Amino acid sequence: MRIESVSLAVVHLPLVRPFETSFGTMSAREFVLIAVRDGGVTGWGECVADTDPFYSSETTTGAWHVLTKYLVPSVLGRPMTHPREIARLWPPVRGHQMAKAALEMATWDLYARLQRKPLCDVLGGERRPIASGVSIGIQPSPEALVDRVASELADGYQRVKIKIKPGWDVAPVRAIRARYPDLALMVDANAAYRLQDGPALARLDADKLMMIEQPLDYDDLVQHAKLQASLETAICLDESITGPKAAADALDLGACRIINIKPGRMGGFGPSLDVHALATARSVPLWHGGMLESGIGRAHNLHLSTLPGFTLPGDVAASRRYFVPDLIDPPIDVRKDGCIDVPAGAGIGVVPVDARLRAATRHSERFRA
Ligand code: OSB
Ligand code: MG
Repeated sequence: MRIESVSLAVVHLPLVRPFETSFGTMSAREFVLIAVRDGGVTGWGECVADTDPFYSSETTTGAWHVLTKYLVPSVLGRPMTHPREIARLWPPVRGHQMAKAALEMATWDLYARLQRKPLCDVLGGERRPIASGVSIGIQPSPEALVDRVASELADGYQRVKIKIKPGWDVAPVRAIRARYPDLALMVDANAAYRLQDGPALARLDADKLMMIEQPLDYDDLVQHAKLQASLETAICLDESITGPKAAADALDLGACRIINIKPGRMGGFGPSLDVHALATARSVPLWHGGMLESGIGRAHNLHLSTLPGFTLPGDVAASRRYFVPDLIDPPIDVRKDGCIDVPAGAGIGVVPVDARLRAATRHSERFRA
């Protein structure tokens, strides 16, 4: 395999509805889409960095800079036998996992397509329906939230995650529990609490949540360990798990009992496979997170979710919850049983619709070996 050209585009897609978290409200996604080519074959990748550096320090503009100045030139024209080798070609760029992941994951798609195999095969997974959950943003009232939960459950989803922040935690959880006592329910704070909020979070122990996701700051591993020791509810880390080293540290410290894998946050599929191996060896449950991806990133996520360590429902839901139309056609849909079928065919199994991609593109550039 030899990457002969790389095309980058900044793509703008409005969200079907705004998504509010403890760090702000998103009403559109503007991301870098990557196409890598070898001969007549194209691999696709989607960068999960957002326009604002709120979920993580990375941004769309920053990813464009790092990709065009450092990462793309380092891989163009370099022979490779496997996408795992791409990490060895990177110049010494610290961080920028999302920029690295987008190019790395496009290369995995290209590799799988060149082998005429589905991506899940080359990742070491086995095609199976993927159990799907939804992530529901902060709502204007507990009543509005319960209505949203009802409509998501009518679509079949197997678990519900709600976003929380100080002042929007116990009341919305109790409102859902009053109507759905047995629902598989969890909360995600996106780092909105401090260790001294422990007693407030311990009130949620009564609500039998599957987990509390990322209650404290991204670099608070030691504080998470202290908090976990004081809670019955399992802590799941998202923002903190920037790669295999952070995952090993978090597990050694007892900072979490569950890990959310997002390949974009960790630098791609290579580091994700390493975290998957580490977590399964230690019997730590995993699930696949989401970053409001278009159908391209969503398809990548579904293929990775086929690995055996992903034992809990993921944040990988139907396209129509995010974008209508999606960049891909047909869009990704959820079955009545709350599972999603992994797209068939070589690589990720989907490609952008030309006209939609052109209409959504704000800026693009092509680089050749
Ligand atoms: O914390 O998991 C998160 C979306 C954007 C940034 C961070 C997160 C999320 C979600 C939505 O929770 C997951 C999805 O539906 O794609
Ligand atoms: Mg999260």
